Amino acid sequence: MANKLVIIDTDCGIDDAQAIMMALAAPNLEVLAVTCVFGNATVENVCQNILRVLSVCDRQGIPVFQGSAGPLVGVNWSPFSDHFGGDGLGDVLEDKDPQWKEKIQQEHAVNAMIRLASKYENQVSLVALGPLTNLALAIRLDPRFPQKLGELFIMGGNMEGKGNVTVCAEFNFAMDPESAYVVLEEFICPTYLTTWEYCCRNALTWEFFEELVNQDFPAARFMKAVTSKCWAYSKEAMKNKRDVYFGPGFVSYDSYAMAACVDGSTVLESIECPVRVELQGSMSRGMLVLDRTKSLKKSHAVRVMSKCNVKKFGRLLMESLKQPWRK
Ligand SMILES: [Ca+2]
Repeated sequence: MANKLVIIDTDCGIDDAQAIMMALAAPNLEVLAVTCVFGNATVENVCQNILRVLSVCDRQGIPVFQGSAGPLVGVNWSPFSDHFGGDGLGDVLEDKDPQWKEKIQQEHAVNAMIRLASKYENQVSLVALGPLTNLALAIRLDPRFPQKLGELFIMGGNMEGKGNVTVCAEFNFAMDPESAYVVLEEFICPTYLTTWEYCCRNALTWEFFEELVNQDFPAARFMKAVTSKCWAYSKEAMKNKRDVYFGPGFVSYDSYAMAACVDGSTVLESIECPVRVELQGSMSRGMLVLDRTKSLKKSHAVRVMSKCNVKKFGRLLMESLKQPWRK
């Protein structure tokens, strides 16, 4: 199978780690770079988390770039949620690498994205798993950046106005609404959106989760450790949160966007329509709006995923934790 060249832009929390492992396990993907952004943790923590994930999978050769430390606008933003712990990986890992900075590339993440998209014009799939700050900066530095991309997958936003960080907004978009706005107004490349509700409506069972993390591989043991004390992976803690809308289930958010990149057939149905991000509103700032009646008169439409082949998705997840491979 022809190799798909991929750049992963991430705010490496636990589900990013899972999604990245899926990319590393996919035989048809070649990960050119991992670019880091603030979000689930500080960008410094995100860099360290990525190095750790690559090391668990024995894939340290993939270059890691440090990117934006905060959103485009706003000083009073809440730096990160406690969703995946203060360090983004469940606050259970102790042996920090004092030399981590030396393992991060000197080039800024945004410059690296532009350089790679220019070098491999129209061949790169960009998978964005965190706030979209690096992407928004990339188009300001190089207005042709979106044209140079092959395709763009985004985990972020919502399609039913249900929020997970505010009443109406999803975390990645709420962390930097202006960047999400810029990307969805100006990125004219083929764009696929994995919304919060899409993930929640296509949840796997908690039994599946047990089977997933109890596999006898280093990657599975890592995932078991980082989820062990995390409320987002606790059946009990979710009862008053996500379950209120969607019922119980295990949801690995970012993995749905990565699965769509790895194998388009994991997406059974999607809605093709223009979208816009709400920037105002006391409750709706950061909310994604779907314009299904074309009222906004926009020329560019995106694909908003609506139905997942959960069986196929589950198989990709299961395979992704069977790492590293002995060659
Ligand atoms: Ca993420």
